[in-house]
Formats: sequence, C-alpha cells, structure tokens
Amino acid sequence: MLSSETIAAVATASGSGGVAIVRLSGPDAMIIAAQICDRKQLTPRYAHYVQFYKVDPKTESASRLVIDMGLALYFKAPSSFTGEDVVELHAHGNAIVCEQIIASACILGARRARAGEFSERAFLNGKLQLNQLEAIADLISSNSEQAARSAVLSMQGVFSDEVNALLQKLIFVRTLLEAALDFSDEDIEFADHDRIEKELRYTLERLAAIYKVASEGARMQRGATVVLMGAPNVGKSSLLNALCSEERAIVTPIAGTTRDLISVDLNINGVAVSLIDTAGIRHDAGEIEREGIARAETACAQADLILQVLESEPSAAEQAADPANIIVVNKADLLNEQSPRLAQAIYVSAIERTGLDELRAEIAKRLDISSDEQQTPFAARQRHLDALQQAQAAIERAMLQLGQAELPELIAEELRLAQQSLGEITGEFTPDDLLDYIFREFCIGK
Ligand SMILES: Nc1nc2c(ncn2[C@@H]2O[C@H](COP(=O)(O)OP(=O)(O)OP(=O)(O)O)[C@@H](O)[C@H]2O)c(=O)[nH]1
Ligand SMILES: [Mg+2]
Repeated sequence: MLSSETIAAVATASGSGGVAIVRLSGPDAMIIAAQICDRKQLTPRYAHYVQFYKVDPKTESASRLVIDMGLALYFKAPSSFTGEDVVELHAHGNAIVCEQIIASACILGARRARAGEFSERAFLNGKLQLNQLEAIADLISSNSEQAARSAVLSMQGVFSDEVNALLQKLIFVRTLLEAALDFSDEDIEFADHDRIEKELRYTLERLAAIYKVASEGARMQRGATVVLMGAPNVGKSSLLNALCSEERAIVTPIAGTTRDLISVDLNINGVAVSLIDTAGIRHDAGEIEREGIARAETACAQADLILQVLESEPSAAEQAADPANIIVVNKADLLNEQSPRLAQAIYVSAIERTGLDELRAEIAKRLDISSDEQQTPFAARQRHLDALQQAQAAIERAMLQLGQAELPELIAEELRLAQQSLGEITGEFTPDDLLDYIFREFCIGK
C-alpha cells in the first residue's frame, strides 16, 4: 500500500511560535529533506542540527540562501507515524519560513499534502485503525480533561480491542454455522444450537455494555448539555451569570424576563458543559413567552442533566421533583435558621455566590462516569454508535431466526452483516467514500 508520492505539510498549528514542524512522508522524504539541509543523508532517529537552504527552482538544487536553522529528524519506514519514510524539519514557528521549506520540497519532487493525508496513509499502511485516528483528531479538539482522557484511551486502542474481540466472537459463531451447513441437511445439531445461542447472547451483552460506554464517550467529546429549568423569577439567569462569572443573561425583578435560550460553554471541574438558561415555565404566559417556554421544554427533553431551580421556600409540588434532576434552591440568602430545608437540594445564592462550589461538584459527579474505574469511557463518535446499533439489530435478528429453527444460511448472513457493521468502526469494511469524508474532516498536516 506504500504510496509513490512524497507529501509535505506543516504539522504544527498556524501562527507564530517557538517551533514549527514541516513533515515529509513518502519514498523520497529523506532524500528531499537531506538536500534542503545540504547533507548527503540523514541518520534515522538522530536529531541533526542543520541549516535549511532555499532550493533554486532553475537548478533544482539547494542555493546558499539560508531559510532558517533547526533540527531534522528522520523516521525510517515502517517505524513512523505513516509507516513510510518520514522526516520532520523543526524550524522556527513562522509561516513564511515554513512556506519556503515546503516550496523547496515541492521543487525537489514532493507535493503538498491534502487534509488528513498523513492519517490516511497511517491507516492504509495498517499503523492505526480508523477509530484510533479519529481519536487523535478528538484529542486535538478536546476541551476538557475528561474528553482528553477518553480520547487517549481510544487512541491507545481500548475501543478497537473491544470491537475486535466481538468480531472474533462473530467469526467463531459463523464457523459453527458453516460446520452445521457442511455436515447436516437438517436443522442445526442440537448441541451446536445451544452453543450458538449462548455465544450470541454473550455477544449481545458485550455489545450493550460497549454501547453504553461508547455513548458516554461520545457525549464527553461533544460536551454535556445542562439546562436551568424552573418557574419565572427564581433566579435561573442570575445563576447562569454566577456560574460563568459574566453578565451573559439579562436579570430583572420582572417575571418572564428570559425568552430565548442562552447557552454558555463552561468547564465544570474538568467536564465540558454547555449550560443553557431558559424561559421560566408558567401557565398564564403571553405569546412570546409561550414560545420561550416551548423552547425551554425542548431543551429540557434533550438535556443530559437538568438543574431544577426553586425559590427559597419551595411548594409541596416543587419538592416532589424528579430525582434525575439536581434540585437547586436559590436565594438562600433570604433564608433564616428556622426555615425548613429540603434534604436532597443544594442551597445556593446567585447574588452572594454561595453554594456554587457544591453545585459544580454535584454537576461534575452526575456527569462523570469516569470515576467508575472499570468503565472509564473511551472516546467515540456518532458513526460508531450507529454501527454498534446496526450490529446489535443484526444479531438480534439472528437470535430470532435461531429460535425459529431457520436455515443456518440465513443466520450466517445476519452475522455477516453484524460483522460488517463492527468492521466499519475500525475501518476494516469502510467504504471509500466514507473514508474520504472522515479524512477530509481532518486538517492539513495531520
Ligand atoms: N435575594 C436574592 N435574589 C436573587 C438571587 N438570585 C436572583 N435574585 C433576584 O431574583 C430576580 C429574578 O432573577 P432572574 O435571574 O432574572 O430570574 P429568572 O429565573 O431568570 O427569571 P425569568 O427569566 O423571568 O424566568 C432578580 O431581581 C434577581 O436579582 C439570590 O440569590 N438572592
Ligand atoms: Mg431569566
């Protein structure tokens, strides 16, 4: 699968910085880089301290014009990120310097890399599976410690290992079915029937467990949605402002101030959260407010977590709140020693900024399943979740057919479909257009 073309791109973020890295990958990477550095060749895994020379387009060789000074690092195939010969040229972090190095490499026969082309080559050369490469992209764009941690797990192959184990299981069951096909004109032999059923049931259980962890991981990548819900004037907007330390939402003593949804991105104790303020919910609202309330209800339906905000002395109906929500009693500053208190609520004062740390800790606790050591979530994407669901549906159909003593061929076909869906996660069975789509999403130089 090794490509005949050598590609070049800046691997570091654009802008000024101490160091920028120009990366070359392909069969001529070393020879091109060596010419730019005016060396005969480069030693693998040795940091050469060099001058980068501008290549003259007329003579197609290095001129005496020094572009910059830096390091040249050569990774010989197959021990490199892409599995090909790779050279990293570490220059100073300046776009003009990098552009001159890349232009010089192009004169010597390299071409500019397309978005995601280094990763694509790593995948095609079997260095990493597709979801591991997606995890690298997820790590680069993580906006919380939790999201970064889960991306590292996927990058290390925790998710692929789980998927590969399931694939092995499916292949094994298919061999049992093949045996039944070869040796019997009748139904599947009874002993095999039980064995197949047991294996498929186990596979479904594993699949459900993996789905749960993967969907947590997917949520971590996109950040959790937390919605402030409650009656008008309880202080939802004040609480949003207090939590983000900014006057983002309008606060007035008039009930029905907020109509639109207001969203702020926060990092709450290492968890990425979109906190959404909503219109206070009440029955006798005017037209605009009614629309605001409808939006509030939709936001609540889609939320990962709801903060149910109550006033200092909640009514009996309010006290019977949904235990899945966090009950927040605001305006605690108006309470006195004798005021009755709700056992399961968190008392805060948006104005005096008290109780906020306790509230943050509770939000992080409810959203964080990584405290469960056995089930630390690995990063996943929606397409992985879809594939897991398709595999599950196919195995369920196979189970049903097995129960109805259908032909082994039909059951085997369902398992083949399940295998194909799981293979899409790691890239084993991914159609070319999907691969294109995935890699084009990556940035240049990656
Ligand atoms: N004493 C006290 N007053 C507060 C506190 N938080 C908010 N308020 C007051 O309560 C009133 C309503 O506050 P908002 O934040 O606008 O309430 P809301 O829930 O967003 O109201 P709507 O947008 O109308 O649904 C304002 O006058 C705030 O100053 C608090 O912790 N203590
Ligand atoms: Mg408000």
